[in-house]
Formats: sequence, C-alpha cells, structure tokens
Amino acid sequence: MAAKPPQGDPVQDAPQVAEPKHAAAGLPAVGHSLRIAQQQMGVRRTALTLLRVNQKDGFDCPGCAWPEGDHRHTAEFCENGAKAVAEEATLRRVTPDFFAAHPVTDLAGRSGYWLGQQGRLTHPMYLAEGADRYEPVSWERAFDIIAEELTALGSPDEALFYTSGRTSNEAAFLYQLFAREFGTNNLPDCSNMCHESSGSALTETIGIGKGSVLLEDLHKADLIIVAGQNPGTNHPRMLSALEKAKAGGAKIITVNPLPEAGMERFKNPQTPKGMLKGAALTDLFLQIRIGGDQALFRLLNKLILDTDGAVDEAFIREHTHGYEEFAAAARAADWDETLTATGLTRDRIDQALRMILTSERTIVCWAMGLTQHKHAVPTIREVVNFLLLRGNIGRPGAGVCPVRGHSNVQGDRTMGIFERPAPAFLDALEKEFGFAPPREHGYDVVRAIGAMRDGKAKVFFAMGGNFVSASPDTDVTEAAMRRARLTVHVSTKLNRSHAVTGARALILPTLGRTERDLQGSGEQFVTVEDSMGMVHASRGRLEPASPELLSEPAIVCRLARRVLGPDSATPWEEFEKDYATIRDRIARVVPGFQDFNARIASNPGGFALPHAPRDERRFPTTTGKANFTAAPVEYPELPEGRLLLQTLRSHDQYNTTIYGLDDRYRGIKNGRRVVLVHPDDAHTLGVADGSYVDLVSEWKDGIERRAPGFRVVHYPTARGCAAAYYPETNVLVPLDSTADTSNTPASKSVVVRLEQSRTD
Ligand SMILES: Nc1nc2c(c(=O)[nH]1)N[C@H]1C(S)=C(S)[C@@H](COP(=O)(O)OP(=O)(O)OC[C@H]3O[C@@H](n4cnc5c(=O)[nH]c(N)nc54)[C@H](O)[C@@H]3O)O[C@H]1N2
Ligand SMILES: Nc1nc2c(c(=O)[nH]1)N[C@H]1C(S)=C(S)[C@@H](COP(=O)(O)OP(=O)(O)OC[C@H]3O[C@@H](n4cnc5c(=O)[nH]c(N)nc54)[C@H](O)[C@@H]3O)O[C@H]1N2
Ligand SMILES: [Mo]
Repeated sequence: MAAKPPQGDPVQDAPQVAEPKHAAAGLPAVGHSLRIAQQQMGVRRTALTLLRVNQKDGFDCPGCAWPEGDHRHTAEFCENGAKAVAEEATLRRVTPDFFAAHPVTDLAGRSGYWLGQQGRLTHPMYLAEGADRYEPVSWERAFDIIAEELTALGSPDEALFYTSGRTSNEAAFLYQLFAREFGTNNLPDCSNMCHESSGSALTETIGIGKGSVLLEDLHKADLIIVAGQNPGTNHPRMLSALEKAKAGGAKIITVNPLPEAGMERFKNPQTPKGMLKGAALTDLFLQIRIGGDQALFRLLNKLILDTDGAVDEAFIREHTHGYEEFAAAARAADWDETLTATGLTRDRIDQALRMILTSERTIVCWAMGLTQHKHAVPTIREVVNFLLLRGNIGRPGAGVCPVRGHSNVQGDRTMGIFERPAPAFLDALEKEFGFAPPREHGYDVVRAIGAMRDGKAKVFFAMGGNFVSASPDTDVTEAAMRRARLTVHVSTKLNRSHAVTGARALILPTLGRTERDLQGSGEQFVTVEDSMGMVHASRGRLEPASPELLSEPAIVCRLARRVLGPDSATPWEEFEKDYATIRDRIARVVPGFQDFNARIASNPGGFALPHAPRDERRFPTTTGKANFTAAPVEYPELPEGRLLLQTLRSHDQYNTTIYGLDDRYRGIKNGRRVVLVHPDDAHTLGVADGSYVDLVSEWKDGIERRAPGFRVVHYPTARGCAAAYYPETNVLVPLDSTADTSNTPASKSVVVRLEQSRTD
C-alpha cells in the first residue's frame, strides 16, 4: 500500500461524543498507530522505520523525553511515538509547485491539521517583501538575506533566536554559540512555555533545575504521586514504568481534575497478559480543582508535621535550610480553606496521608498541570517541601520527577539555550572560544512577543517549532510577527508560522531524526538528553526527504560563516564536517560531558549526567543546603457564573501538530472544538450537552478574547473547571497572564464565561 493523499480543507470539525474510556494502550492503540503510520509511509517503510525507534543503534523517538530502559523490547515505542515518526517519515512532499499553487493568504486560511498533512518540506523557500507567494531560493541567497537583515539591525538584541525542543545537543550548542558571538542572549525556547516553572522552583530549592530520579528509582518507589500529568497520552511509555513499580508493591496517587484513562488502567502492549486484562494503576484518585495543588501539599505538610516521628529530623538538620519558617507557615494551614481550594473531601486527604506516612520512598511526578498557573513556582516549591520533610531527595526510589515534553528540551537547556545563562557557563564559553559573550539577559518567549509588538525586535529566527500557534494570545502574537522585518523557520513540516510572517520570510527545510546525515567526514550521529539526564546517541537511517535538505548543525555553521565572516575564530567549517569536533568543545564547556566522544562510543545505551542532590545529597543552592520555602498559599478565585479553563492536549496531537481529530480515551471523535464541563456546572450555567458556545476569556485588561463555536460536552471534570484543546484556545490566554518568577503563560488557568454561539 502506498501513502494516501491528505484530505481536503476545511477539515470538517463535527465532534461526536461517546463515554470516556477507563483503560489506555493495549490492542486498539497498536492498531491505531499502525493505521496512521501506513497512511503516511506505506507498509514496508512503516515496518523498517518503527523497528529502529529507541534501539541502541537507532534514532531517539521524537515523541517525548521519557527515558528508555536498559532492556529494550523490539518495539520500544508507543502509539504516539509511532505517530510522531510517521509524521516525519511520511512520503508526502511539499515542493516548490505546492507553493506556486498556494499563495500565503491561502495558507493562512488553512487549519494547522491540513498544513501538517501536506508532507515534508523539500526546498528552501523565500517570501519577498510584498510578494504573495513563496519562491524557491538557493541556500546561499537565503543566508545572504538573513545576513542583510541581521547586519542592518541597530543592535544584536533586535534579533530573536527561538528553539523548539527537538534540536539535538550538537545543533543547540552551535546555535547558542552563534547567537552569542553575534552578540545577544535572546534565546527564547519552548521551555519558557513548558517546564520553566519547574526549573525556577528546583534551581532555587535543590540547586539544579532537573529531576532527581532515574528510571530504576521509579521501579523501587513505595509511593508515586502523579500530579498534573496525562501520561496515557503524552508519555505512554511511562505507564510501563508505573506498572513495574506496582508489581514491586508501589502505590500510586493521581492528582488531576480529570479522570485520565491511562492512569486508571494500563494494558501493556508488550506482554500478552497486559494486552488482555491490563493493570489498575491508580490506588487513590484526588480529583482536584484546577490550581488547588499548592494548598493540597501545604495541608499534607502540616499533617506530616503534626504526626509524631514522621519527619526525617537528621536529614533536615544536616541538609536543609529554612525549616523553621516553613514549618510555622505549614502549621497554619487551614482545613476549610484547603477543601475550598481543592474541592476534595477530608476523607480523601486522610487516605492520602496514610499512604504517605507508610511510604519510605516517595516520588512526585508532574507536568503541565502544575507548571502553567500564576502560582506554579510556589506550587512546585511546596512539592519540594513535601519531599524534603521525609528526606525523599537523594536516596534510591525517591525524589522529584518533572516529566519533560519535547524529546531534547532538557538537553537544549544543558547546551546553553537559555535567555538567562549562568555566568559560569558564559565564562567557560569565553575561555574556550576567545570572545566576550553578552552578559545582559535576553528575552524569553513572552517578552520576545512584546519586543516584536513594540518594534524592539525585528528579526525572528526559529530552530524548529511553531511559534505563532504555540504561543499565547494568538491575535497579539500574530500581529507582533507581522511587524518583524524578517522571519525565518528551520522546519521539517509546514505550519502556521510559515503563513503569518514578517515583511520577508524564509523557510529552511531540514533533516529529521529518522534521516541519514552525511557530511564531509562521513555519516554523522547526534546526541540527546532525556527527562532523567541520560545522554545517548541518535542515528537516522532513512534516505532524506529531499536532496536539498541541510542538517540543523550545517545550517547554523553556514549561517555563522556568512554572518560573522572572518571576525569569528570558531572553526564552523570543521564543525559542519565532523560533529565529533563539536562534542569535543561541548566536553570542555559543559560540566558533566568530559570525554564526551569516548563515553558515547563505549555506552551505546547512554550515560547519566551528574546530579549533585541525587548522587551525593549535595545541594548547590545559594545557601549550600536544600531550601525549604514558605510562600503564602494561592489558588484561583472564580467570579460567579465563570469557569476555570485549562487548555490541554488531545490524544491525536503533538503540540501544534494535529495527527487526527479523535481523542479516543476521552470519547471524542471527529472534531476538536469541544469544551468539557461538569454536568452540574453546565446545568447551573444553562448549557446543554451538544449545544454550541463561544468561550470568552476575562482578563484585567478588559479586552474580550473569544474562541467561537465549541460543542459542550458534559464530562466528569472537577467542579468549576473546564477543559478544551490547545492550540485552538490560545487566543484566550492573555500575553501577560503568566506564572510569577518563571513567566510561563498560565494556560491552565484561564477564567472564561460561556456564551451561546450565534450560529447554533
Ligand atoms: N502525544 C503527545 N505527547 C506529548 C505531547 C503532545 O502534544 N502529544 N506534548 C509533549 C510536551 S511538549 C509536553 S510539555 C508534555 C505535556 O504532557 P502533559 O502535561 O500531560 O499534557 P497536558 O495535555 O497539557 O495535560 C496536563 C494534565 O494536567 C491536568 N491538570 C490541568 N490543570 C491541573 C491542575 O491545576 N492541577 C492538577 N493536579 N492537574 C491539572 C490535566 O487534566 C491533564 O491531565 O507531553 C509531551 N508529549
Ligand atoms: N495554550 C497552551 N499553549 C501551549 C501549551 C499548552 O499546554 N497550552 N503547551 C506549551 C508547551 S508545553 C510547548 S513545549 C510549546 C510547543 O511549542 P513548539 O515546540 O514551538 O511547537 P511544536 O508544535 O512542537 O512544533 C512543531 C513544528 O516543529 C517542526 N519540527 C518538527 N521536528 C523538527 C525537527 O526535527 N527539526 C526542526 N527544525 N523542526 C522540526 C515542524 O515544522 C512542526 O510543524 O507549546 C506551548 N503552548
Ligand atoms: Mo512542552
């Protein structure tokens, strides 16, 4: 069977609704993923490609950042990994003929789903000022255009260099090096919208912004709390780890406003028994109100403090700072206020406490359900307080586990993709490359949008991603992008950011993870770092989608040579020719990478980066200890007649890439414009199941942000809460509604009212 052509647009968004599922994975998942893969790749390529995912001599799955275990199955991928691979290894192509047939205004009118379905980009394309369509351009001319605009800037700080989290360590290292040699720290990245709150909270409290557990720790835990995360859809391979933990006697508490099928029951497709029956995962479900987590953990901390012998006094004395102040704040926690903030019952919290007190080894895992709120950083700090109290950091089977999204988002940060780099990192860069890197902090995502809006940034360059659709406040973001002089996207697939552009625009097509990367010195591989700080190689085998493609490292090297010219003493040509020479430099600049090339060669499964709290209970914070903190408890206040909306992912999407129109586990089919509302709230608000409403966001700036035409679905979410898919709902997230300290868009707490749609 050959690849099927994509469907027409506008795609019919006509949601059908059935009962939500109570189990994830299993046979339907395998069948579903193979069907999607075969439509894109045909049968033979599907088999060849999928067998290489996450094997020691294969490529790293571009799906998510969950680690691979040491004993790998033949099929070390999941349904969503298969979809991510199919999306990249598709046989469909977007050629210059396509752009000749579709002016930019046409592309701007298409759905993200349709754009993505057109296939892989094959040629560098240029949209000249005033032109109505993209035209093919040579790579040399493309780099000339970028150089023209960059050198015309009043200051290097008028340029922005965005990164999405699929970029390899090698490409990321070169990219930040280029930006800093050019003279700016404007390196916003997807992490700013994702786990920045985790990074901020963890750096302050334990001294390193990364999780402190390895995969084996999960297998050894007594208790795993999964808060604000939907692994059945977003990290399916994590379910195998939870299953294994349970087989070893662990208990699991799930904290979520939604009952998510994956956390209820898991049918492991890699074991015959798992396929049939599956394992129940959650022992206790705490159906929390959106934004109630800080209050919950604060009360749990009080209850632990009130229990004789429950705190690890020796650990606290030896390794922590700020205990007294924290304990005073925690003791003042109030039951009634907590029940209001969380919507939970006393009985449920007591049950949780009993499980917590009997556990000797506790891990807390979380993702976007904790990071995308105004008070996300104090919430995560409270989770740290909770773990510190019983000494649950820096010993086997215990710790913090922020579960990352993009497959190399953690590695990109390690390589220096950060608008606020540590002085020590810049010192090392200066010493190695002999130039003075800029020291002033750059713009993060939200500030970058503001800078373009205000005319302070004029060139926008993106290493991957879909900035326009992923960012908050879509109308503001799109207007800001249109004010830029030049927008450039290094991309594999077409997306909305190619249609909403600056005065001039370029699309630079690049190799994906699955593809062979041939350079002057022969075939290259790259490296990535997973969510648990394991670094390993990734090697593509497929023939590139087009002979015109350049790899990401090659694009940066050629751009740097063109823009920096003889001013740069960096051996860009050599880097492009042989990626091992890039790794030699990483080894000298980034801590933990000494003998990088040798260690990658001798550890096909990868090696672990050092993590002082995990490895030696050393906490490199400003106090030299793990810091307890005592922030006031916050939770969202909801005016009458309003709901608190979270914007989340369906099962058939990868961020802004839409694979299909179903959200199987939640019982939604054939459409994405749905809003999930509790039946009792729907009743109070007078919105019937199946009726159509506009979501109207209310923010202190008084501007009315509206997302029209959502089908109401009565759904068992927590009271007062609603859920709808991103990116469609990004129009509702105000640009300045962000988390304190981390500045992450608060896209999980949007106050909305529902208005009956005019065309019902
Ligand atoms: N298939 C697939 N895989 C992916 C992605 C994808 O789009 N598709 N995206 C990748 C990326 S970049 C990321 S960051 C991750 C995202 O992974 P997740 O964080 O799992 O993704 P979301 O869909 O945003 O789900 C957030 C979860 O938090 C819950 N939640 C919302 N608000 C609250 C709250 O206030 N408190 C609590 N306790 N829970 C809350 C929601 O009900 C939901 O279950 O997944 C990665 N993997
Ligand atoms: N409302 C709301 N907004 C959110 C979120 C939310 O939960 N709610 N989540 C936020 C989160 S967690 C994240 S991480 C961001 C995601 O933000 P981004 O990372 O910017 O978005 P993606 O949709 O992952 O980017 C998809 C595009 O990446 C390109 N691409 C894919 N693979 C490659 C590759 O190998 N190389 C290159 N160069 N390009 C490639 C393709 O062209 C594709 O169209 O969105 C954020 N926005
Ligand atoms: Mo993310």
